[in-house]
Amino acid sequence: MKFATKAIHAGQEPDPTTGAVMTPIYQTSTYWQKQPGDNKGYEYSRGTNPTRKALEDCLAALENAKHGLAFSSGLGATDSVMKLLAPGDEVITGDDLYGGSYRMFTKIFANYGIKFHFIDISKPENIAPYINEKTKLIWLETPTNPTMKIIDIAGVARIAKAHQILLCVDNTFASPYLQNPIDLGADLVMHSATKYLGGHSDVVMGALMMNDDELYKKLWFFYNATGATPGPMDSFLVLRGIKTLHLRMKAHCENGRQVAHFLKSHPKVDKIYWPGFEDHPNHDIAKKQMRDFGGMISFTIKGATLEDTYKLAGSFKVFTLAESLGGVESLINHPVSMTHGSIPKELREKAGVVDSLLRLSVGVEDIDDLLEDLKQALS
Ligand code: P1T
Repeated sequence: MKFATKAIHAGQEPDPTTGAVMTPIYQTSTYWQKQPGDNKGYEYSRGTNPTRKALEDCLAALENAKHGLAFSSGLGATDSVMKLLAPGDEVITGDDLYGGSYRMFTKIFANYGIKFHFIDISKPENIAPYINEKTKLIWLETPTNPTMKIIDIAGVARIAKAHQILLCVDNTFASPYLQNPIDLGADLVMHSATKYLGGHSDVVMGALMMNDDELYKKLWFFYNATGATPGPMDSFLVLRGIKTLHLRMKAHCENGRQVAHFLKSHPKVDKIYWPGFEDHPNHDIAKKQMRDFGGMISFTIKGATLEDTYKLAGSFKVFTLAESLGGVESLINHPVSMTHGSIPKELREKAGVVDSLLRLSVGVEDIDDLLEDLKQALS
């Protein structure tokens, strides 16, 4: 099946009891058992729920994976991956990643004896010096949040395989419409489904997709044993959101392209981060592993102080100043004070996350209104 068909149908059949075409919201915490253990495959909704199962099968299909698991947030999904590790294990990850992931790694799992190396993995040759017998996981985002570095997934997967290291790719910024990490050799794909998958900024959710049966069993065990699983209403919302993922992504990419080119030629804009530009340092990899370049764009303002940047961020009329991304509405975010506030200044500035950096999640409104808004805010 092609992507658009999977987005609309995968995991979903007319409901066997009523024929309902849309997957019902099975708003139940528990299930009848004729005798203990004699049930229809559902016992308790922390572990299994039919609405969630339909979503998980759809998510797996979108990532060309055998298994999918939905979590109550992106960080809930990340937390379960980290629980695959044991004290003494080491993780290699990027120097530019979502602030909440960094916070979890350094403030929680580092206390359990896990060592994290934050390096520039956009150059895969940087990885080898950090590999030793304790290295168990490579965790990467691509495009990275917020400076849109592109990591060569196939290149990193080759290194990971050669050393039997698990590779997990946070595919939130690309969405499965633009990129499928498992096809490129990753073992696990993670999503903040809060973003493009949900698509309407009305639900918080995470997901993991994988092929390996053992890995699936372990992660299902964690999710049932620790309980970061989403309820049926949220599962329904994401399942519904996914039905238009391909349509929304096309519009995000087209609007993103126009906004990126507008900003590039604007005299007040200094650096601009969008993988679609030929002079983006990883453009060739982006062209190879992504189907288009997405609607996420970051940029800095020439000579702007923190105060100037705050003022600018607050002067938009269509773009809403808010955390998150990937919804139909356009958002503007100031990473230093919002999404990446937990990353130490020295580390974030090295990765380009400076005071004057702003991040746009370009929505699917009329492009004329988006460009007009940028023009007036930057005037
Ligand atoms: O918010 P949650 O669903 O828990 O997902 C966390 C997460 C994981 N990975 C990436 C790449 C993310 O961007 C996020 C969440 N990010 C934001 C809220 C943000 O505005 O960047």
